[in-house]
Amino acid sequence: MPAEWEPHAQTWMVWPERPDNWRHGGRPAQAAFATVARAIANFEPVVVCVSAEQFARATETLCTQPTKHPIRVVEIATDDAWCRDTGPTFVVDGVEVRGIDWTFNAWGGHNGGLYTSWDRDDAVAGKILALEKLARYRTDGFVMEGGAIHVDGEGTLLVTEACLLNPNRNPHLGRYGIESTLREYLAVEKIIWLPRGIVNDETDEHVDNMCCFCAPGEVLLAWPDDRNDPQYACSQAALEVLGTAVDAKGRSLKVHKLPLPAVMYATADERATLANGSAVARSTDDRLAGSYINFYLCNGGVIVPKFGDPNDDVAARILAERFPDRQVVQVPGREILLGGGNVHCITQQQPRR
Ligand code: KQY
Repeated sequence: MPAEWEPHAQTWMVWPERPDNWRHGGRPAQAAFATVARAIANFEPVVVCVSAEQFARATETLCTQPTKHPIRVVEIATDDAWCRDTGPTFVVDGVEVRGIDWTFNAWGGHNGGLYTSWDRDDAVAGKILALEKLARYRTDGFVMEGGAIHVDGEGTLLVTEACLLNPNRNPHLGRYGIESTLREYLAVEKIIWLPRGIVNDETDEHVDNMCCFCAPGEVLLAWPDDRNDPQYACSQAALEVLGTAVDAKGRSLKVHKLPLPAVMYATADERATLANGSAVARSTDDRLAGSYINFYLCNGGVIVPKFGDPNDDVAARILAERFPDRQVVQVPGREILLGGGNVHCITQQQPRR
């Protein structure tokens, strides 16, 4: 699996419409996703998977404003809109691009999953690979999501124990079984296990909201300003692991702290127009798992969520320092966060051959 900073052929996304996860029938989320798609399309082509019902609206919203690269809309049925997790994880062998089609169970299946059913979402990766005429590795019986893994492209993988060892993913496998499956599919040699991710992250604490590589041997780690916040112990525990870890090439890791936004909650108004459905019930007491680590690298760009927080610009400045050859573009992140993720969760890079 190449690192995200390697050249992309295009980015895949899914159009949000699920009314029990996205308020007002998904309209505000569609505007937010369209802003992300357009921001990326100024750096590389984008393909958006859309249901038959939403095809005309998505095309009208996505394809009428000029962008440097095209935004294409393709009809693929989905259950929700998290292409990081339902799209393929693309891998390369120097000649060919192929895709891993992880078994998807909506972040926990019948033991804490976020909606039923998830059959259409589980079929997304296979359909994308068929459209692209790329070979597919289906992991029947092995549950994984793209947001649960981050690689440096040089043999090292970052994951969290909270997610991968959760019995709602692969209870038949222990840490060793999970490691050997990931080694085989991703061709990694070294797996670094962080204990926790972001507090109340409904994916069971995906690593892509907590920590990522920014260069070989260097990581960015979500860091709270407040020592009394429960997140502090999670970030501190990750720092301790990263401080003693060695990557696949034998390098010690340089850790760059990326501040978190202040803790956010959904307002009653934001929850009021959610439809009743099979999606997990949401309340205003739920702490939102906002994090700037959920940024996305595209060809020449860094697309990072902003929340109207003083740390928005601090995070953007740190990212500009870490990626000096790329343009940092801030996009509104709150609406996507209300649905449970952010920019990285809704995008999937397809590497250039
Ligand atoms: O973090 C992700 N990769 C996806 C978030 C999914 C949230 C579902 N409501």
